[in-house]
Amino acid sequence: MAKQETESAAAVIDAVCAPDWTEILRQMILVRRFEEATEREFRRGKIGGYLHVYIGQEAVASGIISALRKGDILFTGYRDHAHALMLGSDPGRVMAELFGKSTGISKGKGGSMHLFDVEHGFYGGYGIVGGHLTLATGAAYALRYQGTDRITVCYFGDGAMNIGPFHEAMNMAGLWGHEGMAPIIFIIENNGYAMGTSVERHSALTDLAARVRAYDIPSEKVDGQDVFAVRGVAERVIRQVRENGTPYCIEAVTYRFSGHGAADILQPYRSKEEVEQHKHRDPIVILRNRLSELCGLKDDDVKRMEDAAAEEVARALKFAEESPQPEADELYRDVVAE
Ligand SMILES: Cc1ncc(C[n+]2csc(CCOP(=O)(O)OP(=O)(O)O)c2C)c(N)n1
Ligand SMILES: [Mg+2]
Repeated sequence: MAKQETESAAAVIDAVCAPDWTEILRQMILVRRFEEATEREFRRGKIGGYLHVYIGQEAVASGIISALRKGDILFTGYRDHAHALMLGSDPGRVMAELFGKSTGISKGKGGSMHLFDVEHGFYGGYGIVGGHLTLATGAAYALRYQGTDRITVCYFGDGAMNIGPFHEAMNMAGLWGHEGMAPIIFIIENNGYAMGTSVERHSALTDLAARVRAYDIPSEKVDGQDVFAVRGVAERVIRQVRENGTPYCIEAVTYRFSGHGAADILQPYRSKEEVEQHKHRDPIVILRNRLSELCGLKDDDVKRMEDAAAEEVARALKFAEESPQPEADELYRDVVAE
């Protein structure tokens, strides 16, 4: 092979291996093991209320979040554990929140759907489907109004696109974008279902990325199982939104491997075969294989990450278990703004 060709192949590999992919893999493994533990703890009665896990969708969070800067802020719905952990929230405090303990990230009063950690740029965690879209759009405006170049990222599901606030938020973001006052990236986590209703049954137009263009917001689709693809789009789009203050929408096509929530046991709306087929495109396996092929990742390296994740989850569980319940008078604190 000509020397030039060898050098350009090496350059491609360097470019592919340049971001800290092992750190991204480590995080994705931690989040997966953390959420598997939460499913077990829910069944043991340790976690009350609702529990929606992100298993299968991890690349959609990590591909974007790993490309953000400190100071950027993020909003999402109730399927929020991965986003909090990847932004840097302490696993022990997140687990304590799910256990309803006073050491929890929302003092044990929010639970799984209402994680909140402003220090790490995490502005929640919302149980009202689509309700946070208007908050995120206003926050993006505020960041520009204050003269910063910080941006907002707003995640939501395919189902959230059928609710009124979605249209209100898109219209305002489109309008404010004309003046460079809407530095926001909307991420549609299109996992194919809103609870038990498939996209084909809930959306008149199934090309979800196309819908936002009606509000003058440019958009594109990405393979949400491939963190390389998500990260690639993220880097370009983040740069553009930060620079211009204009909104952008990314539809990440993904799939949830677990039920809608912990109570969705029978899943009559989809077949076991369909789920098994999608598991062949596990985002963690895709990333691991790519790193072994191109960047020299060894089985031993993965084993070390798995062991470290198991230890971290065990520590988080112990912390949650041993933490105290909130005091009774906490019931009325942080409820109404003073
Ligand atoms: C305003 C409102 N309506 C209905 C619900 C009940 N609900 C909870 S989750 C959900 C489906 C949302 O699906 P999607 O946006 O695709 O998110 P996913 O669960 O797939 O991540 C619905 C209808 C709710 N929480 N809020
Ligand atoms: Mg969905």
